[in-house]
Amino acid sequence: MEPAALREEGVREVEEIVRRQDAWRLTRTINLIASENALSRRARALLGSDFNHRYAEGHPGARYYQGTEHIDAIEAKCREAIKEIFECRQAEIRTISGTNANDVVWCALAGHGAKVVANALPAGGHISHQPLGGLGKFTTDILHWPRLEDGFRVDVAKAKDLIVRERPKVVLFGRSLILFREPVAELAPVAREIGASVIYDGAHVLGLIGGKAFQDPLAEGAHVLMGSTHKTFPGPQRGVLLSNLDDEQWKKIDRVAFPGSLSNHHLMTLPPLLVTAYEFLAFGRDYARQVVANAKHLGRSLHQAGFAVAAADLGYTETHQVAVDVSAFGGGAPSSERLKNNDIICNRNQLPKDPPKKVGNPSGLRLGTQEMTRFGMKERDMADIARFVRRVLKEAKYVGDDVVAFRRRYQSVHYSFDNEAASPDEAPEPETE
Ligand code: DSN
Repeated sequence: MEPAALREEGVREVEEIVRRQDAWRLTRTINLIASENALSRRARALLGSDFNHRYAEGHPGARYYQGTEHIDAIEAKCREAIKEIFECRQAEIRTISGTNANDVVWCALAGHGAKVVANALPAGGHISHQPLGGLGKFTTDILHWPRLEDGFRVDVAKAKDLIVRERPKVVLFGRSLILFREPVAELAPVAREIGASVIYDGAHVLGLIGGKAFQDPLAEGAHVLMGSTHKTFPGPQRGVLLSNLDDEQWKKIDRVAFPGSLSNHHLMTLPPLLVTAYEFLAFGRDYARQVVANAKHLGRSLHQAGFAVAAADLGYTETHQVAVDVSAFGGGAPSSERLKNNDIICNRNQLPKDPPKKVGNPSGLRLGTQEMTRFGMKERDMADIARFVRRVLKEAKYVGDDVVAFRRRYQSVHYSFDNEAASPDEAPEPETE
């Protein structure tokens, strides 16, 4: 075979792998990974646009390149739509991921050697809040919030003492395993009193915050709320920073974002973000309410099926997540693998009782309901999912075919305008300019 033909075969292989991924993860699986979601068809259709090829550094109307008129229009509208959803004064929408947004905050508001209070890994803290993650590039002086006995919630009385005693520069809320609200309203006044910045990493719960189904960190006293746009907020993979700081105070964040941390900002994902923001303005509250209702029902159904669901005495969850202790089934690693072999996708996760270094095979599974909610599932479907999990983990049955048949009923993205337009195959010829 000629070398060029060999390479073309490689291209066909790439296309086939992507086709298999779409067919499997998008249409056949029960996806319970708590940090993922699915774009609507209309948002996804815009991902392959010419914006993928272009640069647009700076702000709309103040770029360093010519030819940016169309992205300027999209970016300006997107910023306004995001501000409308979160009812805030400032929005930095150029960051390309949640961790990128976090880095901007570490640099702008913490700085080198700052003392920070954050959540520990076994309490659900994100890797970027740890000495070995992004924050560790700036400081290793990271204290952990004291916890209540359940391990998931901050002990407010002890936390107040900690802030007064240690006088941190930054207090940081938010986690990757987040079942309950963070005590922002209780602790922000204490932190502000000593001049600390109050930061909330809402990567996971951004869609619940925007949908008014969870706490509102900015209204409760946080200076900055960061988030990923692709977890409970069901958009493309990007990051945002939101705030009510005045324009003068916000300048620091703006300058660290660009040129401090970004050059271009992956323009092809902005039109899908704007479409998702419009979907969210229309349907976000119903969606967020259903996500939380589904998570509570999934927790209850798993508990009734005999699983050691975390925080059962606290109502399991106030978010999209449910945590299950699967030590009895060999731990999180083999349990998540067995579920995956049955087309139920989730991830292993540390639980508060785990030692910090137990990451390979921690005790828990973390399950999220946001993506399946977006595909139209309701409480009764959560009971079916709990039954599938029981048959796999407790009865060692193969249920993959049943899972695929079940999932076949949920193929379109709800809480979107997908039904309002022709499918791409039927779309009219593009207009010429
Ligand atoms: N690692 C992601 C999560 O699953 O929580 C967040 O970055």
